[in-house]
Amino acid sequence: MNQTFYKDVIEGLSKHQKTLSSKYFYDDAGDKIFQEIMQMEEYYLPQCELEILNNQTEKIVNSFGYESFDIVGLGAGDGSKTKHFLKRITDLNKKIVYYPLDISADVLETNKQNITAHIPSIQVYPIAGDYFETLDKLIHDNPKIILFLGSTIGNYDKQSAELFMKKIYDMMDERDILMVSFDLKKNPHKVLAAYNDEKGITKRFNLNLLKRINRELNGNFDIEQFDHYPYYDPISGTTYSYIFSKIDQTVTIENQEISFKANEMIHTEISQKYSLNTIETFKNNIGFKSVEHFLDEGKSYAISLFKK
Ligand code: AVI
Repeated sequence: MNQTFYKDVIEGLSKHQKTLSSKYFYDDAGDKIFQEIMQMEEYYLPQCELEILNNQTEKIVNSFGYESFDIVGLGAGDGSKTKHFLKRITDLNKKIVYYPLDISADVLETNKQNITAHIPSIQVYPIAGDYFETLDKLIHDNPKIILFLGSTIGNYDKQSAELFMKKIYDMMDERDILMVSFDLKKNPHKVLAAYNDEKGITKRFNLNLLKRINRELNGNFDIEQFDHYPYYDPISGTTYSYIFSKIDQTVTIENQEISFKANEMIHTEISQKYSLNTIETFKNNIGFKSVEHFLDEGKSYAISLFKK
């Protein structure tokens, strides 16, 4: 049994406000459901990101200002989201070496195959492990472009997002550039729909967390007795996802009993939406020299380049 997962689950469910970390969404089943989310009509985020990367590659690369550079992909996954961008960069005759970083060595193997099938001439050096330990070990002659895409920063609260970026800042030399994607504040109905789709795919994604506890931690959650509840606060720009218990019930996880009252909430995830102003505040607080934003046509999403 994964003891860290067990400890986190028991601790989280023993709090006054019950909580489970969204980092545990992504087991094999969760990864598959997330792929379905990425294809959903309501989930606009991947299309916006792709639109910017595809239509503005030249502008972005000109802003880098280098002929030859290394691209470091944090949480690179299977590479399907970055391969077109990398191809366009090589088509502009830039010399790049790609370092995909991810926790999972398996996914990095797929990443390398995906990228080299698409761009045979590229050098790819996957590195599995913790981002910061890996970033610290990378010694470069070339400037680094550090990518943190997929709006993953949105799953941190604002304070943790700034701390995360500050840690990266501390590891950058003055030639390096940090490139982060942020989902922007927009029509609140549109945001909420992205996390509350008609077909219930996001509900399945959220409830998979309980199924995972059943599978891996010997739990006995009756999934039918729980439901998914997201809500969006357009003032703070935060989407909150919850699971709630439909009835009074007691669940056993390994040897621990956890009781739920009817309608008791378990907080599972935040997905933060940003204003350009807040992104500028990050730049100032952290100490970056400049930030430049690349937006989609609908001004729904930003890819921001931070220079030291
Ligand atoms: C991975 N992350 C950016 C997604 C998001 O939009 O917060 C995860 C997700 N949760 C529900 N739908 C998608």
